[in-house]
Amino acid sequence: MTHTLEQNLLRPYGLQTEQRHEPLGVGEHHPRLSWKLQSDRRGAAQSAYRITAAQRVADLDDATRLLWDSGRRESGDGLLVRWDGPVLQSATRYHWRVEVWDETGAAAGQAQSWFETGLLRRDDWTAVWIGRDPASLPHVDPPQDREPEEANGFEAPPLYLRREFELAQPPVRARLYATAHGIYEPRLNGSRVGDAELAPGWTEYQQRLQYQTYDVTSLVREGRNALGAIVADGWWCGHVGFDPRRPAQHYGECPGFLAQLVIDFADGSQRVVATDGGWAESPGAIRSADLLMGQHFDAREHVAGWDSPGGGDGFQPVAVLDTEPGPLVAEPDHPVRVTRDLPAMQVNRRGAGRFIVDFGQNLVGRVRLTVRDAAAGRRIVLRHAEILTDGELYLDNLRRARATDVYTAGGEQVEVFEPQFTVHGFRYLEVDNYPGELAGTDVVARVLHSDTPWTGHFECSDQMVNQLQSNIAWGQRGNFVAVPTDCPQRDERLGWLADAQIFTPTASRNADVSAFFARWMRDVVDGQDAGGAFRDVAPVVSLSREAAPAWGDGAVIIPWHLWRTYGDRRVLERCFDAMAAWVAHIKRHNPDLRWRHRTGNSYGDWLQLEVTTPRDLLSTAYFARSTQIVAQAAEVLGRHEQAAQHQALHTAIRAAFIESYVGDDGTVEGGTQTGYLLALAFGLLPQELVPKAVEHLAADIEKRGNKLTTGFVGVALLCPVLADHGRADLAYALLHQTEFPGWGYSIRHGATTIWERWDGWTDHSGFQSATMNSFNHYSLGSVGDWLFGRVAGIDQASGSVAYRELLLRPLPGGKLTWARAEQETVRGQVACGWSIADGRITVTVTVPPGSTASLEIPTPEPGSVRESDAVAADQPGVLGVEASAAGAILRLTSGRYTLTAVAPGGTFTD
Ligand code: RAM
Repeated sequence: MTHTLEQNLLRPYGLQTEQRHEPLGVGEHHPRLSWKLQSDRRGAAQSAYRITAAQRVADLDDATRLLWDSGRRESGDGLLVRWDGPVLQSATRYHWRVEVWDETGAAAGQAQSWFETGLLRRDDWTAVWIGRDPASLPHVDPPQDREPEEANGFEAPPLYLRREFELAQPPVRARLYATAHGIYEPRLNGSRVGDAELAPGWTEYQQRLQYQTYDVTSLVREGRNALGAIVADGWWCGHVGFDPRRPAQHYGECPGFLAQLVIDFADGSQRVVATDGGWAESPGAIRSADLLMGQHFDAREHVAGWDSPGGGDGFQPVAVLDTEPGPLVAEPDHPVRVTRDLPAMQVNRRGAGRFIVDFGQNLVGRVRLTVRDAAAGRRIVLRHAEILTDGELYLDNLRRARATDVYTAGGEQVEVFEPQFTVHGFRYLEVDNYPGELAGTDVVARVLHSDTPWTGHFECSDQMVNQLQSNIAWGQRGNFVAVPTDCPQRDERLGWLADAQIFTPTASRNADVSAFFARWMRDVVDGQDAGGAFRDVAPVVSLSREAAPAWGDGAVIIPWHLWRTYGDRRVLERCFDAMAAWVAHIKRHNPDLRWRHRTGNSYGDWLQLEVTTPRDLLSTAYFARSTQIVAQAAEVLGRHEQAAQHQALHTAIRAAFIESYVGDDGTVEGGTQTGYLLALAFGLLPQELVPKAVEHLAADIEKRGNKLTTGFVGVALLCPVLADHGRADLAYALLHQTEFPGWGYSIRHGATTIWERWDGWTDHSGFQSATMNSFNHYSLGSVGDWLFGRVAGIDQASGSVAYRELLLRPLPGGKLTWARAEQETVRGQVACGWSIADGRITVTVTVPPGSTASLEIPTPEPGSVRESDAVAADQPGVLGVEASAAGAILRLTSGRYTLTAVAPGGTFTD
């Protein structure tokens, strides 16, 4: 292998501030700086770094003008280094550079980046809330049989807001800081500002309302300008969740807007245009908009130029709302964005002017429709569904969500409709009353979700498994919309804690969800009551009871996972007291350490099949797990006393678990797969009973013909536990199962996303009850972590943080002849893949600089491991090769390796 000097050099890349690339509007006073490393040289590692920062790029080269110089710091990591420079100013851009030294102590590469602060201090805000006076609103009882756009019983269309201002000179810099009660689209001089969707997102609004920061320098100009916004109900006062009451109960009655445009000029002067009584409002062409119900645009009402200078006919003075600016915080994670468009795969005519469009993929977003030659006033109705029955939309599972958009044509030759204040879960679209023939090119599905950077890729030789990975990824896209939700099509879309904790390990393979979950954890913690109980969902709506076992525990499990995956210590610090209070709450009400009281809605192993896992067994297992994590987290944070207390509590809960639920023969009460999985995965069995319990578990699966019975809670543990206890054969049998129930069954029936229920639709009984039947749900997709972690083989050692010590364990098996995964971790690229051909296994791995790896190559002949025909042990970067029961274990430093060995026998079952 020959490499250029450049490739061999250790180089930082992928610089981030607060877990985002070059963020505008950072709200932290001590933001954390991160970088990844790359090099083609084996054994490359960082031994030290230096960060310098300045307000101008040029000043980074001038030592006398530096704002901050960390000096050379001996460290192998580039993970979340805290800003220790001077106190940060508001609305200021800071450039920073990192230089690194390699493992020999030689100066290596450098890279630079920037971040910009938001409005860091309360008195930076001069804007006041504006909107519509709630007293002026007509109050109507929710009607039963109205047209969709009137059906929310609150006939106030979205607010159109505007204000003009004059600038005597061109700006050198302009920033818009804005937020809403509701969801908003900012407008400036006739253009949309930014690309965020559904801003400001959904948080526990009474505690924290996020503002967004936009760079609008290129939109503001010398002379007259017009700033505007459209504000719709969104989560603030629209329909949220399954609560049938009119939404005002959740947050507020009316939408409102708060914004501040800050313009800097070359002469150093500044102009601020903020929301105040000088603004004007009017209803506009959007007659109604609701996240669940849909949006109606009446093009006849559209006033061209309303958001440009000189526009604004019919606008009235706005109401200044008597509202405190509220708990404003800078948006800390990636906004929702449209990330891709899907063309129509098929358009079927179903009658005069009526068409059904198939996009070929169950997705979340909206449609853009082009309409030609429609007479003014023609109402074109768009309805959305996940499934077709007899060629028509299956709408029953949407419950109260109407998911209906209406376009009333304005009479132009060509008109384009795209609703921006609603979101639907669908694969199929019905277009009714369309003029003429609907061409496939005139309709496109726009996919939107929280734009967490995609970091993972998994692929293998079996198309069904690849489809499974695709379904998991689409489930993640569709359900990560401002918060992690469950059912994007029906009237629910809540941030359920158990779903999230079960899926976080998979989610963090596919994407960088560090900022997304750290932000949502604040909502989770905000939802905790004084007694320490969380709620089942965050933000808290619709569900007031204390959280159930495995649901509330999400608040303990997720921060721990974020620490392990991303090295985010701050999220642990911020959540720790809440985590400990949750455990204390359970203990207080269950002094005998079996969690039987205060179990809220106690969902058990939700949506399990045919069996019932005893609820107190499941609860007590989770009590043990949460307590163990609190002990570990306390240790990480240096709270040794709390660590010891929780360790002792964990030991006692474990003993109680064994006494109450474990038989001397290794049986676990109830005898369900999930019961065994919890006991095995959470380490709750006496060591000598582990093999017996594995036998009981395996026997249950086998007696059912290699079928599972697990629900949300058990499913994530199924394949990992089997594989880790010598039954990879069974794990693969379940993975490949195409009979009911299993992942393959839904795929055989055309699923393009993960279903909420194994029996969402079956040959034998058709649709499950429409009262709860989502076809786009990520919980049962939690097997994705295992695809990356074992099938391809990317994992980390148990004590490792942020992939410092990799555990690479490819697991050939089932029908597979090859599999591979790549992951962009916080340290850099990690990859692991294997293939078997001609009696040899080939394993390719990438270990990022600074990491080491223990690579297990499954081979019956550990001595047969070679790299390019040379004995592996003699190769650079290979620290050692040992024989083990699993085959050969190689200790590797960073680098890319391709190794071969004699293949394990008996792999092929097909
Ligand atoms: C349903 C959904 C959700 C789950 C709750 C208990 O509403 O399936 O994901 O967490 O039930």
